Amino acid sequence: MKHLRKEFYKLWKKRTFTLMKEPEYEQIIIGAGFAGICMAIKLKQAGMSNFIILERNCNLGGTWWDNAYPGAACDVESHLYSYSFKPNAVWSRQFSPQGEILDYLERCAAKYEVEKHLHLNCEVSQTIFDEAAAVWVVNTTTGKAFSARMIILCTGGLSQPALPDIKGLENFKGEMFHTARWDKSFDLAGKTVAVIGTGASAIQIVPAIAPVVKQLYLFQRTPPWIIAKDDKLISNFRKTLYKYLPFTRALHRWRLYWLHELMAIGFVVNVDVMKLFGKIALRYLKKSVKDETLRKKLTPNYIIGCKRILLSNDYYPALQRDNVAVVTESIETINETGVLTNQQQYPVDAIILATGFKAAEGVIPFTVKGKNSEDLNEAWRNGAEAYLGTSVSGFPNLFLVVGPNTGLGHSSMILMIEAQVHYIMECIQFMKKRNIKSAEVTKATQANFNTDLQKQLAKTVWQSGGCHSWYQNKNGKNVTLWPGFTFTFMRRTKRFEPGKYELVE
Ligand code: N01
Repeated sequence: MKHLRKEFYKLWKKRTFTLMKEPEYEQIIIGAGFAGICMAIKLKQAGMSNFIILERNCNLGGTWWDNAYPGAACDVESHLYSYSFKPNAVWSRQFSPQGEILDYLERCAAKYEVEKHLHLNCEVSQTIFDEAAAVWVVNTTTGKAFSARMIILCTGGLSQPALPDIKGLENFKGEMFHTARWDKSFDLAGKTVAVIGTGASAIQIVPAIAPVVKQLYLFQRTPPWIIAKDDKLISNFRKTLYKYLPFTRALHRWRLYWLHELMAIGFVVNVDVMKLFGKIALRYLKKSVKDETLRKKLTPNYIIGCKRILLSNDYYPALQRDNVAVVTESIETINETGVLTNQQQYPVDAIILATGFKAAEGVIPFTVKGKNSEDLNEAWRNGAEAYLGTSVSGFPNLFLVVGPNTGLGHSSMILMIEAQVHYIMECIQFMKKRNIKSAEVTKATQANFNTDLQKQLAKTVWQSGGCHSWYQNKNGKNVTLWPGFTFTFMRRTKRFEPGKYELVE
């Protein structure tokens, strides 16, 4: 008996067991990026404050905290890439840099007093649903455990760095880091550097570091499509106008919104429209790169839009510097001193892995066990699926923001985040009003939704454009993007539909 009491006391101290009937919190939000902070603000605005946010980093910000590499900036205009309910009249540029976006998010969190709900340096290791109690228990690597009626996963689609499947990575004796884990203590000045990858991260980093390094080798496997970026400082006059006559800022946002929505026509309605963008990009390449050999290397052989279209004014000029070389030979291995291709060895002091993120496989970076101990990542082994990217059958009271097929190729993710948060709030309000303990989307609803979704996706440039991208999993299934306009998604997430859920009182 004494022994049992001791064991119980030990467990109680750790609180990793799942016997509790009433949870400590109503909601646990996991992740404090744009999605998590938006969720927290909306809960507070609705007068609900019995929630916490668990964040693995030592600061909020999510992707805008992680991606602090030189040159980091948003590729969607800031007046659209910001919360609709918290406009910022004083964005410095059309496309603001990382620091300014992080600062904006911190100000939003402070304004709505979200910080006091934040548990920083608190990485989730597993979450388990106790079906009898309809409670989620969340364990963390700090040893602390929490419980809540509902968990909301705001862990983001682009939060887990993908290391390249190149042999010998571990043998390199120099400095090596991923773009989302930038080592600020390492001084690149005067060094010979390899950058592997030519996606959205690389095209910002290369122009930023090329002037300081001695030599830069850019290892390109597939050339990206690039269009000039209409980026400029926003004048003080415009900032004043936006501040004192808010409808002018709203009008500007409205204009940006509809310009981006128009682009969706090419991505998801009629792929032929993309030819126009292709012509614009080719003309820009021709104007920017005079050397024919280099131009040939930089010319993509798939339809524009199939991979993310990149915006840059300084990438092509950077590639033409004397100390920059674009290497298209295939990488055989990485060894102690550098990169060995099928043609030669490139000795380097540092290797920057601009190789993207695990966006389509094993997306949730911890164990999630739902009803009957079903594992979420296991359930998603053939491709992640949810209903409206938000609810998953078998996982009651679990919601996702930026879940499967909610990404965009044409506009601001904040629009999708707000729509999903709105939907979750509708559900929470409904459950509260009807005294409902758990809500789980039905299998049939989820299956029908995904059958339709994949039919739509088959018509898009992402599936028919002749490329493989991070939008797809290893089987080529697109599990990341929404194949439509954002207003369609907003319409579908406007009301919680109880008929599509199994509800337990
Ligand atoms: O990653 P990516 P990213 N050997 O996956 C190459 C957002 N974002 O971090 O195309 C050699 O696009 C790979 O080659 P390939 C944005 O949504 C936004 O740049 O597969 N190369 C590719 O070139 C973006 O789309 C912003 O043939 C290898 C590169 O690595 C997303 O994040 C800024 C390789 C990966 O490109 C991801 O962008 C930054 C290998 N073994 C990011 N493995 C802005 O808002 C991979 N590659 C501006």
